[in-house]
Amino acid sequence: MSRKFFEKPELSQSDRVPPGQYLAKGFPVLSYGETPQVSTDQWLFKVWGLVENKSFDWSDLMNLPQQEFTADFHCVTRWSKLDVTWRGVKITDLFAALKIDPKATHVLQHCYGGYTTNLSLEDFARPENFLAHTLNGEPLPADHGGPLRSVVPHLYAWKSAKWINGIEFLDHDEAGFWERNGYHMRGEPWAEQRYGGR
Ligand SMILES: Nc1nc2c(c(=O)[nH]1)N[C@H]1C(S)=C(S)[C@@H](COP(=O)(O)O)O[C@H]1N2
Ligand SMILES: [Mo]
Repeated sequence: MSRKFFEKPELSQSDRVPPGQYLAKGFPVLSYGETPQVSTDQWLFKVWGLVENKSFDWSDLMNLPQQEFTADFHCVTRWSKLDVTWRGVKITDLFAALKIDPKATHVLQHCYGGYTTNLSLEDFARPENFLAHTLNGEPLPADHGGPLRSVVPHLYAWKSAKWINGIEFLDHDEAGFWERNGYHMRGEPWAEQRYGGR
């Protein structure tokens, strides 16, 4: 990739940039396939599997506690972006509105367009994870995952599902789209868990 899109991290930021990553200028878009166009009034979000099945429409989502988040973003293709500002719902606040079966150990996030990505419940239920509908004070643009995406800052960004429309609760780990295609099952950037392995 061209030099002008990347820069070496400032010293003060370098301890926040995982090994093998460079800071991106701007906020690149990385999507596999077409960008789904979903309006908030058509939008529907479901939970199923080892959970009491439930659907949320946009107003149900807005009725959950809302807050601001600042998070770093690390793509496995080696660009990182620090301090992205979002607004949305904490995963743990969503979970408080669900009845999750204690046998559940993993989730598979599902998206409009068919993308999926898996996580252990432990990785997904961390307090810094959230569902975002707002980026830099504006409605989340479709190419960045609007109307709603997940953000899981401690793992590579392929675990942050754009256009998310469901969470399947499972009693085992099940590979999502990139994981079936050779990406690591967990994807922890500080350990450079890029490809292969769990
Ligand atoms: N539904 C869906 N979510 C996705 C992707 C995708 O192709 N489809 N790409 C992933 C990858 S590899 C990255 S790096 C981030 C990119 O998010 P951005 O386009 O907002 O930068 O979204 C992740 N979530
Ligand atoms: Mo990525």
